[in-house]
Amino acid sequence: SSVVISGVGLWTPENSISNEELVTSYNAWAEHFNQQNHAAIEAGELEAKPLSSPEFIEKASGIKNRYAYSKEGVLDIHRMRPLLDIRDDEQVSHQAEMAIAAAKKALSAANKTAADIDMVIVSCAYTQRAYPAIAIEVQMALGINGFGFDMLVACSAATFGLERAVDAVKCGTSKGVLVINPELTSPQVNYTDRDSHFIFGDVATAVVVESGDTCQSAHAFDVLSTKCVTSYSNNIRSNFGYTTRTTDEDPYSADKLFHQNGRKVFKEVCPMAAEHIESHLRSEGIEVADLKRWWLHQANINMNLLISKRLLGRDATLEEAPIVLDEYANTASAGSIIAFAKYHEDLASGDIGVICSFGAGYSIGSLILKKR
Ligand code: CO8
Repeated sequence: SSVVISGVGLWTPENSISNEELVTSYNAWAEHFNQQNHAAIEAGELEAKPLSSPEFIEKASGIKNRYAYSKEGVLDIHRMRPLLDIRDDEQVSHQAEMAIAAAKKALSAANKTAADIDMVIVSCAYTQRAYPAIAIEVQMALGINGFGFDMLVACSAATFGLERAVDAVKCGTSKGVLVINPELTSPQVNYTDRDSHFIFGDVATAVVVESGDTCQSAHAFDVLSTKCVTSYSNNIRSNFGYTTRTTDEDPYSADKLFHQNGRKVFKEVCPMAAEHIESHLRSEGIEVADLKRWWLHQANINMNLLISKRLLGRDATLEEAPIVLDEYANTASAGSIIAFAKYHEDLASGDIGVICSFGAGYSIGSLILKKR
């Protein structure tokens, strides 16, 4: 029997930050820095911090806005990082809270309850602790029997997690799986780095995977095939980790946060993603022209246009390859799932679409879906 995606949930934080708000605060920080370090800059010992602009951000990335789990602190030029409340061990953790909210929406979209699920995968770019797994905390909060675990695959965490879920249902070890992506990216954003301060937003997505035999959803998709690939690259990197304290380094230094060689990533990942999608479709005997929808990773609008153009020979329309990064920015692994959540109900039975992620690792993951 087939394996289906029967429900998807999207949880969006209440707070948002526009390009204008973000740039105003970054520029005030940069000017303050330059004033404070005036003498060293004049003496050529230190480089002045350059200014950012909303026009550059929108043109270079397509991003106009991002959501923030905690806005407080990000815009404070004497802080430049989110301010989260401290929670004791008995309280629900921040990332579990986001995950639970998205999971409840996915369960309801799939017409399912906790009793229908026996495996919980929390898959994202970072987890706020190593153990107990966020997935096990979510499992307990939702009252799910079975097991849960966390996995990290940066931007491809959602698609790689979905492949694990599809395999588990296919081989009969699980009857229903929740794959949840609580992307709390803001703690790892360097808001003092002009080149990357605008890129990321916070969000949580969740997907229910089950057998076609048990599916009770009006908007389910058969998973025709999945394909994951990785290829090592240092062009997107974060060096923060549990060994950081042993080296006595500054835990806040720029290399401990998200940093990238954006132009190289753009150049290397676009052809990789295009070839990946094409070969995945070909292996299933599907033509590019047969695709009704491309739920692509949301890192940069120009990347998505380039990838679809390579395959289609023209720009994809917004209906074919919807963009959500204008509103959500890059949300690591959740981007393609947000696009799927917002743009799947209009497809007709038999329509084919592809979810595809690409990013740090490098990692690329795709699922070919057919509307039931
Ligand atoms: N304001 C004004 N000017 C700017 C700004 C700014 N904010 N930033 C850069 N500039 C300037 C540059 O200094 C440069 O000036 P010059 O030409 O004089 O050197 C000029 O504008 C052009 O800069 P770039 O060449 O850097 O600009 P690009 O057009 O290449 O755009 C992008 C930069 C948007 C970063 C683009 O290269 C891009 O999107 N690349 C793809 C990156 C990508 O997809 N990365 C994926 C990262 S996400 C991921 O893998 C998941 C990681 C895990 C999650 C992490 C969560 C924190």
